[in-house]
Amino acid sequence: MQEQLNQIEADALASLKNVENLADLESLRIKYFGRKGAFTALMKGMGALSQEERPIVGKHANTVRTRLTDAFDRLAETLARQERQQKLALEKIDITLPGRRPTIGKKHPVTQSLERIQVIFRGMGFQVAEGPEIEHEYYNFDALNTPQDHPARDLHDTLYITDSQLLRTHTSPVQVRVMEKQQPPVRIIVPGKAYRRDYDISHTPMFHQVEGLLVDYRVTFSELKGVLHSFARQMFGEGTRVRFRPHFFPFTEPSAEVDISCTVCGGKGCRTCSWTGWLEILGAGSVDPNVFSYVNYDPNQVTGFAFGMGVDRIAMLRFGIPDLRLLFENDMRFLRQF
Ligand code: 2NL
Repeated sequence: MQEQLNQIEADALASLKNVENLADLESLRIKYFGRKGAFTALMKGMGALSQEERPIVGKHANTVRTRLTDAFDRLAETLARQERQQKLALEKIDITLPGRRPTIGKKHPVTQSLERIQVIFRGMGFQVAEGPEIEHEYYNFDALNTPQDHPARDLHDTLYITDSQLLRTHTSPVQVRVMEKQQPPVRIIVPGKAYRRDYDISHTPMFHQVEGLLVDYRVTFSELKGVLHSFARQMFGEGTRVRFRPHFFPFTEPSAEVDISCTVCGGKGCRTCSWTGWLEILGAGSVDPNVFSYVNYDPNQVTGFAFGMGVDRIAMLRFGIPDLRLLFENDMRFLRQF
């Protein structure tokens, strides 16, 4: 039995030399000291020894157990230290590496144009008003003097939600709502989204508009011209020329379409202005007295002017964008350019 003990000790110490990690070491510990281990099995045979032999073998066994346990523990400590160092080496961070630059977002070209337009009109004393995109046909058409049989009311042009509720086709209903609540003077611009059933290179079903309204006692068409002239020069440059062409809108009388000298060729004629030298950017006019009646203003006392412009079109001109639909496809390769 003493020899068997020596053999176990020699085998175990030899095996320890080949252990490379803590998991292997644990397997080895079980091989000798586990419930079915070699050392444990040998100890079970102690009962068969004689009275004289038992203390001697017992003492020897204890010595072997202590020596082996110490050897196991020392190796365990060494392996644990090695494994920790390997882990630290793997997790090492080079804090001298340059950081990753965060990408900075930019405002959408339509937002940039909307903000610029607002700054200009605020500078001329206009206040910004906003209102609902789902409207009653009363505010979108009736109160704006639009006849029952006007083509704009057609299902083919307007997006209806119910018989009488619709997606506003312009931001004018907001101006009607403001006039209902507030007595003159009124001096507002209304930026926002509007909707029409249209889709091609110059029309999208949702588009952005800014409308303006100024109502007071003794306001004339010449003030409209002055305000729009000032706007055009601030928006498109000092040299910009402006011209008014007679037109018709149900809500203004007289009405005009407003052109600016071409921002690309300066008026000589080019592809952008279809060789006319002019670009149409606005509709405008003196508020029709019927509109004042709808909001209980006295048409004999007050006068005013109103105008409307498509912001998406203005953004296209400012940035030289050829197709309106590009503005709403949200292709990052396109948007990053502005
Ligand atoms: C255009 C034309 C226009 C108006 C909008 C308006 C509003 C009220 C009363 C009278 Cl409450 N008029 N708005 C007037 C003339 C033209 O817009 O071409 N927009 C893109």
